[in-house]
Amino acid sequence: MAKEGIMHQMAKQTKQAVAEADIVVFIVDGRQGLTPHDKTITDFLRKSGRSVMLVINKSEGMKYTSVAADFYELGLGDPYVISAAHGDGVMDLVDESLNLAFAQRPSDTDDQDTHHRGVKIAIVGRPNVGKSTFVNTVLGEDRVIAFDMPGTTRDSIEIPFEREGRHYTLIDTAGIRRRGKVFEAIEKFSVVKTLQSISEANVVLLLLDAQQDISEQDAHIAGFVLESGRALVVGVNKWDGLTSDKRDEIKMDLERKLSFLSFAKFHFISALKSTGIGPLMKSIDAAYIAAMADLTTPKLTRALIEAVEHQQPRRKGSIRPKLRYAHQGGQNPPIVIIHGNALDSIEDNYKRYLEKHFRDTFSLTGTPLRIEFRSSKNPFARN
Ligand SMILES: Nc1nc2c(ncn2[C@@H]2O[C@H](COP(=O)(O)OP(=O)(O)OP(=O)(O)O)[C@@H](O)[C@H]2O)c(=O)[nH]1
Ligand SMILES: [Mg+2]
Repeated sequence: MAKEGIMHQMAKQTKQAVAEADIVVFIVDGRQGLTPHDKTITDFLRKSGRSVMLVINKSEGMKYTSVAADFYELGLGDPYVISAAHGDGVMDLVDESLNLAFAQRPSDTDDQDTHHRGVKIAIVGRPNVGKSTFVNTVLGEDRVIAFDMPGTTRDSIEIPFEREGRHYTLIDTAGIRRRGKVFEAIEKFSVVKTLQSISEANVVLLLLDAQQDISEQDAHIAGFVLESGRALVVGVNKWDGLTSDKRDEIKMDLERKLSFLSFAKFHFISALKSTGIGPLMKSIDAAYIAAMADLTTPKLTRALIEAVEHQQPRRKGSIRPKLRYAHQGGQNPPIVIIHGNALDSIEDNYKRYLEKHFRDTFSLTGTPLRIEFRSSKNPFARN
């Protein structure tokens, strides 16, 4: 087995997956027949003490007895014969493996809950910025593959964990490349999975690479996050080994290129050297709390009245919009719904003014905030 490099890392991950599994589905190639490699893997699986289901794939159009005969030698019992490409036998296999897994578990009552508990954090960014390294550093073990090659992570992986008594689920995702460059089907799949992870998360951690230029692509990904409405923390990674001039330059660059993320906290970290992680996790907690804030109608209305007293919306012709009261329409992101009359004539900069006022009043750092207007249907309101 390879001693270093990505093959070695993959083998390590496989061993770990086996160690953590309830059932191992061991797939062999029915066209190729039994190979020495299959025997080596069987020895390894036997030592692991896991329940193993032997599955012979690529067996479309073949007789059970003739395909299976070869593999009895492995001593893993009756093999399941399937064709993954054609779908033959696959659903039965899944059912069977689940039955076996549940039969083995004495109590799995709140397993589902445990799995979904806590703050869901999606770690996103360009390929190779250090997302998987970050996950491993936070967990304190090599749980996912980190490697100096863009495109190492191909699919989102969710890992529940606990830190200082709090529950989280970290979601390592595939790096997102420039849109025009996503040609291969597998890359499209990866991007779709990453976008899905963003929408399922509570907080997104956007990682940037301080040892590369802040690019359009970073801004593009940030745009996705903003659209999704999820809370956001930015980690400027690979902060190790940079001169102070270079650091100043990057900070200026960030202000110029990512000014639209001013609602979020920025942290300068090294996932590799494990610096800056604690404060960043605190900002994630804070962003989550802000995103889930309960804003009562009296408090929101008071803040609204304050804002209007300080600065009125502009008239449009003879009409002046009238803002009456506000209530909360949602969380993660917080949505403030403002009721009144002629609210469609409110200008964008007044909307931004209101947003800032609510943000300051309720300390909503780290989360987007949405404001919606509902005008009363009263036909006399405009007179
Ligand atoms: N100097 C330095 N290198 C880092 C740091 N974090 C990660 N790296 C290196 O960057 C390379 C890529 O790391 P990964 O964690 O695999 O990056 P990724 O974002 O998961 O990449 P994809 O899965 O391809 O999207 C590896 O060689 C890491 O060792 C850091 O803080 N400092
Ligand atoms: Mg990765």
